[in-house]
Amino acid sequence: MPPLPPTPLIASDVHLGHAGLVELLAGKEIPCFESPERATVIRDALLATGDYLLAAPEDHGPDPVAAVHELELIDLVEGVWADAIAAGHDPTRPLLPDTFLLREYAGRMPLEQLPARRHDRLGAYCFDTATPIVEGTAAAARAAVDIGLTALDHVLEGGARLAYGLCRPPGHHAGRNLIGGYCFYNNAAIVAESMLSRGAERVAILDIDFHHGNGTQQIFWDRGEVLYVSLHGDPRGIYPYYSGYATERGAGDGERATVNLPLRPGTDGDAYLGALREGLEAIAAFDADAPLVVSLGFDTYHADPICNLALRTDDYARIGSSIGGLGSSVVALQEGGYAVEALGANAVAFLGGLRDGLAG
Ligand code: Q9C
Ligand code: ZN
Repeated sequence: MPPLPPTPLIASDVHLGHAGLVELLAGKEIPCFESPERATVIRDALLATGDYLLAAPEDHGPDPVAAVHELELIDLVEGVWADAIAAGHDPTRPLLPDTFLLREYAGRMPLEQLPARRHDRLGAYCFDTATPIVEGTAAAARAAVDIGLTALDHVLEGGARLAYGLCRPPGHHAGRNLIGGYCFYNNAAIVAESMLSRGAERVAILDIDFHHGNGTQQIFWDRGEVLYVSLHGDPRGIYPYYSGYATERGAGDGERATVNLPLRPGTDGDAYLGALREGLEAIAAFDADAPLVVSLGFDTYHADPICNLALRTDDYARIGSSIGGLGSSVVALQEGGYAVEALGANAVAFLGGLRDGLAG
């Protein structure tokens, strides 16, 4: 087979406005792992290979976001910063929720009202303290969605077998009505839903970020037309803690369309590839009629600051090449990965392996 033509790399600088943040980790304010440099180093490393063609995202409007997220959540993301500033919030400080609306808060009481000012109800739509909001957050989140949808266009209409969307902020922790885990809009879910609206009947999402994609799982939990397969750190000790167990398999029409493959601490490349094979078998059996969506995280890397697995840069080439071996075209969307010094090499290895797998 001839070598693949350059792979579209969809990126934008709008994400740079989503920065200057702190997150709360176990009661301590720490600089955000999820930094703008992450995207910059990945972009520069990919472009330096000569195998990628940089393209800007196109505006796909609000409808694809509204097909996945509830309007109140979109309204919150879009307007919470302005409400907070109008109420006197210090514009140099990020917004974090302080009062979470948990199921047990209500008990058997009806909760009929939410406060009018969006920052006062932020805790009704956010599940953690790791997801600070600043002035540029909403624009960055929308740009990340457009990056994903433009990557999809390159595959569906541009004839590419692989397109890579350098999404930032990431998306897979965002649920229908919930932000969290550095995520606001669920880029991968929006791309999958867009495939369905464009005529696909079965779409598969493979999530290889280190964390369980609770948001993606929640969105498609009872829907049989989207298969969600995730490899991730064992939730018994790893964020997001409350989901990602192998016993979670979907419900109703979506029964067996969720496949969770938790990994033990210290999992190395060989063991990872074994679990991946299981995930790829489920994807092959599902027989999607649309490109495979890959939620791509490099936080499985041995030196990642929030990871307990043991993957090396070479392993990403093997992982990419196994995924390419499926024979499906791929829309790969960036999720996590926080070992900034290794992100470029890991992205080059993974996407290079994927290109080889698709070509061979
Ligand atoms: N002790 C993504 O990778 N905090 N999100 C973890 C670890 C939040 C990860 C705390 C991690 C969110 C897209
Ligand atoms: Zn992650």
